[in-house]
Amino acid sequence: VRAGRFETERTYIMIKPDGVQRGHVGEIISRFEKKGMVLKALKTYQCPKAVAEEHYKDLSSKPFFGDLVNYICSGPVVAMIWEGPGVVKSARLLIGATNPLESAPGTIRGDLAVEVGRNVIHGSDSVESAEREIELWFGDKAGVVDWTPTITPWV
Ligand code: RTP
Repeated sequence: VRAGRFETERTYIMIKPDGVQRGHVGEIISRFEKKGMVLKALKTYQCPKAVAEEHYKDLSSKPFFGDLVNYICSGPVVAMIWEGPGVVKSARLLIGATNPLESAPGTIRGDLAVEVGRNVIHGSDSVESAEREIELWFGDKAGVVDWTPTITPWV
């Protein structure tokens, strides 16, 4: 059922420091645009340790937690909010499995990564996680624009 154009939701997407430094920002954004998702916010950001620890707090008991936090803080990330129908699940499908050796070719991780500890991109795993992460990374609302594309619906 379409509400206006369609039912919509938001997700938090982050290009991790390896994705930024390897020059994949443009390609990754392009894949989300081509799919039909709408960009609602974007910033480069040098993540403080406390934000990375809060973002990954569910993994705090894992042996790789310290390395993960250091990795996320090792250089700038590109933080984004994308909106669209079913965007949380759809973005996870575009991104591919957590371990790039298991991500299908055609997915971002399947095409661009080989190591689970350097897997290029993050995407929220549920609508609830997305809202929590958007509040964490864009809580000050800086750069967040509520807009609707002025395109004609296809049918
Ligand atoms: P993300 O949150 O980054 O989108 O990743 P995910 O949901 O696909 O995977 P999750 O299990 O939440 O893991 C978060 C991130 O931790 C790193 N990781 N390293 N064995 C390891 O060394 C290991 N396992 C996970 C990855 O960067 C993963 O994306």
